[in-house]
Amino acid sequence: MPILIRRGWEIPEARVTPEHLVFGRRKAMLAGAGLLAAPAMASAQEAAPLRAMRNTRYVPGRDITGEREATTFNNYYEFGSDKGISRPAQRLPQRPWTVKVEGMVETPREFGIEDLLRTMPLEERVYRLRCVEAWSMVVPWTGFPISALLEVVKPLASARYVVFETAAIPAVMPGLRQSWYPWPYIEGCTVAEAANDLSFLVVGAYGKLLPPQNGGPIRFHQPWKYGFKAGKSIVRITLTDRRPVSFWEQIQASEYGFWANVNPEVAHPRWSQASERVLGTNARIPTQLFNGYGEFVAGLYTGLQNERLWA
Ligand SMILES: Nc1nc2c(c(=O)[nH]1)N[C@H]1C(S)=C(S)[C@@H](COP(=O)(O)O)O[C@H]1N2
Ligand SMILES: [Mo]
Repeated sequence: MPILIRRGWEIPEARVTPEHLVFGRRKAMLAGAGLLAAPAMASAQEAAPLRAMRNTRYVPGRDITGEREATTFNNYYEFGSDKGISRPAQRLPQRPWTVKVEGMVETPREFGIEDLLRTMPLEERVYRLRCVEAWSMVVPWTGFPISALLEVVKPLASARYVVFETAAIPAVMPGLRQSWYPWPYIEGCTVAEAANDLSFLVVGAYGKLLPPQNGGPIRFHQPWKYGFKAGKSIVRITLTDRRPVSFWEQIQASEYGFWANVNPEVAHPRWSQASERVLGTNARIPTQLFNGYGEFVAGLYTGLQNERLWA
């Protein structure tokens, strides 16, 4: 997202792993995890298959974005502040990977990613994603509602917020050297928002394991909110009674708030949110209130008129 900050990171040549090693390592990792399909992978972009039944309740109403566009045009500031981070992001180790779920819960637990893949009710959902920068895409994600995970750990009645902490691994993330950013990337929502069926923990895309540049092995997505709410590569989920101050909110609270629900009528301080550019096309289309998911989520916000609900 274009904010005040100059770019200026560059991976020193010596730290870039030669391509064939990256590919080899990734293949070995997946094979070790028992997830590699029989044919050898042609490139790091080709992750192992992960199939699940499509949930037909949520229809995107638009064409699915090409896999190539969705997996090579990314916001992932830990790897750099431009969109072309898909290659360096292949260095993010995907196994072993654990997600701690803790704080105000009856049974805090650490989940291995394989456990989640095996035990959670995986399904495919084709969701729209609207970035606050006014571009959008439509992606077939594979994942499970976060409510299924919360059922296992049982939030206490006193818990009001869910906080997502994402990976911060200096050895592979050159963006972390931009020390003026408040790493790690934190995001959050209310327990009521998390309980909504749309709130989805994503472990795959396009019928394959989620690639690291899109937040593999596990990221969040609430499709009625701006994309920056969707923390990538999650390592910790904390239930708390304190509203978190998210990464972007710490940087520029006037532009990136806690709620960040999509609303075409509320402009970003520096640009209009009335329309969006459809990734992979030249089309510009009108943006919809709650990104078109109002029928499922508008009820969450009755009685909250005093909150800054939009970006
Ligand atoms: N950890 C982390 N998560 C992140 C970001 C980031 O920079 N770091 N960018 C966010 C933004 S601004 C958007 S629009 C989406 C982009 O997801 P995509 O690359 O899969 O399209 O990821 C979000 N999650
Ligand atoms: Mo974004």
